[in-house]
Amino acid sequence: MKDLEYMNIAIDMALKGRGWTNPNPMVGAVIVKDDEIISTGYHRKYGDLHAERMAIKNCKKSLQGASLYVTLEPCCHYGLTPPCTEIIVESGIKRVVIGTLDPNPKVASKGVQILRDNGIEVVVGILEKECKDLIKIFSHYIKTKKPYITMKYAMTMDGKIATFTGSSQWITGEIARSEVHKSRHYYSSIMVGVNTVIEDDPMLTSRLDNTKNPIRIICDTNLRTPLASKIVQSSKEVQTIIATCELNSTKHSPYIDMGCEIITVDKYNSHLNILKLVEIIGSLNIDSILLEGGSTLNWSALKSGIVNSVQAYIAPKLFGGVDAKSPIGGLGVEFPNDAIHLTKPTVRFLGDDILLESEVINR
Ligand code: AOF
Ligand code: ZN
Repeated sequence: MKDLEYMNIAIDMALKGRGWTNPNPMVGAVIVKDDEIISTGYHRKYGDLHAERMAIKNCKKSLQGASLYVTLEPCCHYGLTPPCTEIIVESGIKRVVIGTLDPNPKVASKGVQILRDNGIEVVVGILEKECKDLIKIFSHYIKTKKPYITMKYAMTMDGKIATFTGSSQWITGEIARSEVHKSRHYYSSIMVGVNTVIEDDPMLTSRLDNTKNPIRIICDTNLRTPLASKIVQSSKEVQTIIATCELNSTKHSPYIDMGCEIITVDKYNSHLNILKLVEIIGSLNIDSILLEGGSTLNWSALKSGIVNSVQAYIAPKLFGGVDAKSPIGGLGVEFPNDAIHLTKPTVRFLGDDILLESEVINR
C-alpha cells in the first residue's frame, strides 16, 4: 500500500522533467526512512544528475537503512554521468523499489542484479504501467534509434480540418490549443509538409511559459518553402530543418543564410523518402516528432509505418463540403479490412472539445 503511495510521488517528481530530458527518460525518486519522506529528486534536464543521485545528494539525513523509490531501474553504466548503482550501494540504502526495468541494453536488469549482489532488497514492477508510460518515447528510441512519432490533428465532428476555402483558424477552443502547445514542449521536434507552410504560415512554437520550442522540420520535396515565411524568418531563434530532394546547393544558400539547416534525402515514388528521413532525424539525437501534417504528409507517414500514435482533437462543429479536407489524404486503403488499426484509446475533455489518443498497431 505504502509502496504505491511513494511510487506515485516518484511519478509526480518524474513529470517535472517532462520535455527537458529528451532523448533521455523522465525519472523520479523518493527516499523514505521510518515511514517519512526524507528526500526527493528527479531528472531535471538532459545531461544533469539522474533522479536517484539528485535524491541522494539532496538528502540531509542519514541514508542508513532507508528505502529508495525510483520510477526506472537505476543505471549501472558510465554515460554522461557515473552509475547510480554505485552511489546507492555506498549510501547505505537497504531497499530499492523500482517502477519498471530500463529498456536501455546497457542497463536492462543488470542494475537490479548489481543491487541484489550487494545485499540490497529490490522490488520491481510497482505501478509498472504508469512508469512505462513515462518512458514511452525513451523506450522506442533506445531500442530502434528512430524517433517516436505522434500524428496530431484538429478536426470537426464531420472529420474536416478546414472549410472548403482552406480556412482552419480555429477549429478547437483555447483549452485544447493550449494542450497542443504543451505537446510541442514534450516532443523534441515538430514536422509539417511544405503545403502547410505555404497555406497557413505557422510558427510551430510553444507559446506557454517555461517551455521549450521543438525543432521545426519541414518536408519539402522540391524546396518550395517561402523565404518570407514566419518559420524561415525566425530560424535563427528556433532551430529549423528543411528536408528536401533538391540537391542544387546554390538553391540551399538563401535558406542557410537565414539560419535553416538543410537535409537532403532521396526520392521514393516521386516523394521525399520519409523512412530515410526518419532514420537521419534519429541519428541527430532527436527522439520524437509531433507530426502536424497536412493530409498528404500524414498519409505518406502512415503508409510508411512510421507513426506510433495519433492524437485527434475533435470539436463539436460541422463544416460539410466535399472539398473540405480531412486529416489524412493520399489514396487511402481500398477495403475496410485494410484499415490501419489503433489500440489503447484514451479520451480527455478539454473545454468543449475532446482529445482522443490511440496507439498505432504496426503490423
Ligand atoms: C537519465 N536520468 O534519472 C536515469 C537514467 O548518459 P547518461 O549518463 O545520462 O545516462 C543515460 C541513461 O541512464 C539512460 O539511457 C537510462 O538508461 C539511464 N537512467 N537516465 O537520463 C535518470 N535514471
Ligand atoms: Zn543513473
